[in-house]
Amino acid sequence: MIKSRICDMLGIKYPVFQGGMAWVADASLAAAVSNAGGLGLISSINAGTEAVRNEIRKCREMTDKPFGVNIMLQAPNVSEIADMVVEEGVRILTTGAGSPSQYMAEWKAAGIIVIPVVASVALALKMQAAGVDAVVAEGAESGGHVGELHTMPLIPQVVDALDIPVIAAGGICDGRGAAAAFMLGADAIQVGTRFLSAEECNVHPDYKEKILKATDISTIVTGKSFGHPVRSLKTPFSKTFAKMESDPSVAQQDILAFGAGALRKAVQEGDRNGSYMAGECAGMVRRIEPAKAIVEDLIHGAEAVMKEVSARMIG
Ligand code: TUI
Repeated sequence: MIKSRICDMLGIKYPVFQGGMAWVADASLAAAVSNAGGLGLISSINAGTEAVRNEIRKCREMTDKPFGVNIMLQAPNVSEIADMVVEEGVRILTTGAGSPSQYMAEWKAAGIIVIPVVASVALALKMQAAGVDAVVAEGAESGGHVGELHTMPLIPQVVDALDIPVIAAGGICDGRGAAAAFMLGADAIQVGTRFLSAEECNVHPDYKEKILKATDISTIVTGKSFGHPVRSLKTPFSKTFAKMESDPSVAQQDILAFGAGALRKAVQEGDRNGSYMAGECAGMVRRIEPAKAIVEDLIHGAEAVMKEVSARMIG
């Protein structure tokens, strides 16, 4: 059975985090993943701070297992969210798209386990010095907001630099990817894209269908020109966005206006003008199934592949 120090730290059965996907990761998905023995996460990007509070309360009704909240640090309501999670007694936080340093004192005083997402060794070291409990090191294979480095070189460099546990994210979709992450020194994995296909995931059916139809070359990164690179499925929307970005006659504010609200539209309405954020492994997602089946496939698949490789390759 696969377990690690992160399981003891968080009180979870399997070292599997569900990505805190904006607009997607609600109480339904988080509770299903936590009930399956992983760590479910609720996204702070929803219809405002009170909507997130409501998801936290719903999740408590749906599971007695540990779950957490992911705080997107570039959101306009981030300081309100930072206080609200303390009020609600949330025990575990992950953060994304920035440095959570300014909230650390408040969260640590409340006894919260804080696990920021980092995309470089420099930020990982800064976070360890600030007293975080672990880091998620996320490679640019991921969906949504991405850094520069990819998972294969990022994870071992972060693992070598830190003493605290490292959770690997970016491009992990099945037991093979999970095993690879453990080989690189990760104590756990975080998976986003694969959970888009979970039965308990409330994205619009067209979003799920687009994920199931994706191939290896179905994603594109846009937004680099103004410092907010985002990976999403290639659609008429993302291709138009990329064209606007590469045309010097188009003003940045027009590009931003074109993109505003596009993720919500995709998630809730399956709108053809939506932004379908997804990682490079979308092409490996084959079916809609319960979150429990996904968690178990990741863990049992990793176990099987580690045994198979050592039997096949170690003399
Ligand atoms: O945060 C994410 N992924 C996200 S957030 C998001 S919300 C959104 N985005 C665009 C439009 C609408 C909604 C979608 N996807 N992942 C965690 C992550 N954090 N990946 C990379 C980073 C990161 C990158 C640079 C963290 C810190 C960093 O540097 C911070 C600094 O200040 O040095």
